[in-house]
Amino acid sequence: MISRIDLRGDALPEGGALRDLLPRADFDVEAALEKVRPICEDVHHRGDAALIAYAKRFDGVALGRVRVPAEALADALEQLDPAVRASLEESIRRARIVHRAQRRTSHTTQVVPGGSVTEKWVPVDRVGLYAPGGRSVYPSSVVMNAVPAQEAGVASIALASPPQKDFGGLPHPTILAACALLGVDEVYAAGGAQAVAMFAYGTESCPPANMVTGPGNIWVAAAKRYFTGRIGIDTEAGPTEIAVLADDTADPVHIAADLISQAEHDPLAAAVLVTDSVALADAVVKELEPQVAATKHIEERIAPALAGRQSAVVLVDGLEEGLRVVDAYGAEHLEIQTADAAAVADRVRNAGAVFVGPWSPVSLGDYCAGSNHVLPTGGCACHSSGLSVQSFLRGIHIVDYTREALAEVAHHVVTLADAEDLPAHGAAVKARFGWKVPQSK
Ligand code: HSO
Ligand code: ZN
Repeated sequence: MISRIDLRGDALPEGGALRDLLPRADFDVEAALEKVRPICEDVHHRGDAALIAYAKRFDGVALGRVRVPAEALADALEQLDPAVRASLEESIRRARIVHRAQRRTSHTTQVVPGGSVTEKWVPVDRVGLYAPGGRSVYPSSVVMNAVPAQEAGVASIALASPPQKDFGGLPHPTILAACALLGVDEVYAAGGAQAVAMFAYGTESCPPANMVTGPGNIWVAAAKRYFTGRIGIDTEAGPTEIAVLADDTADPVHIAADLISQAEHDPLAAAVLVTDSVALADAVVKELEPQVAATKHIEERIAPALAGRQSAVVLVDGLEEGLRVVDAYGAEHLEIQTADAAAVADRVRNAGAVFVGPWSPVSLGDYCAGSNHVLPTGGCACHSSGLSVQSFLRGIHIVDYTREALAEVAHHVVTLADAEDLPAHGAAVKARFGWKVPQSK
């Protein structure tokens, strides 16, 4: 069911060629962009009326108003299963511990006597969070988006989630309850690209936001791409992926369970095992069968995800090669299931998050490790990080020089300005010293 890629024997190809041996599923955001553009522009021009029309067309809901009333949030929290509430509270508590520790303090560097640069960290003013509906109703993702924004000090946080036919046109009650637990009280019943456009442009009922974050389907990813450069976004979320680097000390039962756990998200999800042990590879493949058969979302997600070209068992000559393979792949989630796992994990350069040893499964990180589960997919871990407090902050440089400190460096500014054929740049300095370049000491 899962394909096997044998990289033993020959030397591994370098970088890009190595990555090409482990293809991702087809997730054509560019094609989706064509469909998304008119939707976004419609929201721009018609505002709430467009959102109401799309709720009818895409969600089958006759929406009275887009903003979710406060009572609906309170009701959802009241009706939330107490066990789910306790688990969400623990998830929030742990996420807060980790994200609070990510807060940045402003810092002044004295470059020269009389000349300083302060880096001042300022939160984004207003953020729109997106929580998917439909197949993926993930209150945990509300936690993972809201907590870093809150800990960063974002003053205005709103959330959008698709209206649900089965719940009177409101977003899913568990999403609403999670919002209530987190103190996010500005919630909109809007989904897909139109929700991103609502935040980007603003409508009658929703003021525009500076930034939109949160997972979503291909339409949400395409809308984020459409607005890139105009508002801030987190990375475009593609299908979930797990890679496991394992040796013969690993437990095949755990590895099979972990591969299946992420295959459960999406038929396009990727599950990749990289190992130098043929015995382990065989044992994992054997173990997958009964475990898949025993789980819930077999036909629609797990079986196609494991059978897809994006999933594989990859055989390598040793852990050194294994590390090269997982680094080239740049997985969203990477488990290290080897002897001395911490030392191996320490050598990983490209991964959204790394899970060390037998007691740190990805699903722990999905819910209750304290780490964030909004992570770069599709190889973006090679250049980007997951969502964090930093994602919601801007570091503003504040430059403060005295006359003497400027005089001391003025001739360098003038020389560089002349070298770039920008004499007016130099003149802006000379103007302060009687149009002359001050003599440096
Ligand atoms: N593994 C997903 C997040 C998630 N898992 C939500 C369960 N619920 C992407 O990191
Ligand atoms: Zn997950």
